[in-house]
Amino acid sequence: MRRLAVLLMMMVWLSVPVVRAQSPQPLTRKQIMESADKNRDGKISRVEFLERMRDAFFFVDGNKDGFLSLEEYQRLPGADPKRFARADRNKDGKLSMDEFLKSISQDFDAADTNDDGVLEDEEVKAWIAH
Ligand SMILES: [Ca+2]
Ligand SMILES: [Ca+2]
Ligand SMILES: [Ca+2]
Repeated sequence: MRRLAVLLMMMVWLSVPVVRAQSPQPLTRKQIMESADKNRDGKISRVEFLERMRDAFFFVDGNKDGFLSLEEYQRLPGADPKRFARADRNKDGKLSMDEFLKSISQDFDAADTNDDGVLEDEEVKAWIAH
């Protein structure tokens, strides 16, 4: 249940250059919301979420071949080899953008408990609390 919190930390990590240089700090819910919520409506939409994750993909794809190797994947804070294996659907040992975003999308769905396609403050809070 901590998976989404890790993903949200990842989003903040990518959006705040200062944080990238330091060891990861515990983030407040407010910081997470402010980082991901680009249009400032107080919610994180699926589009905002996946756009952030697409940035993350390009950022860690060091050799720019359009795939994440396990080594590249592990540059993401909180990356878990088991997660990588689950996301790698065709078992070729690397993640395509499609595999990556599908896996991320499932996390979004799990966090969106009222199924309205956006993460509200309360839903983010519930996930981080786990
Ligand atoms: Ca790569
Ligand atoms: Ca694959
Ligand atoms: Ca929701």
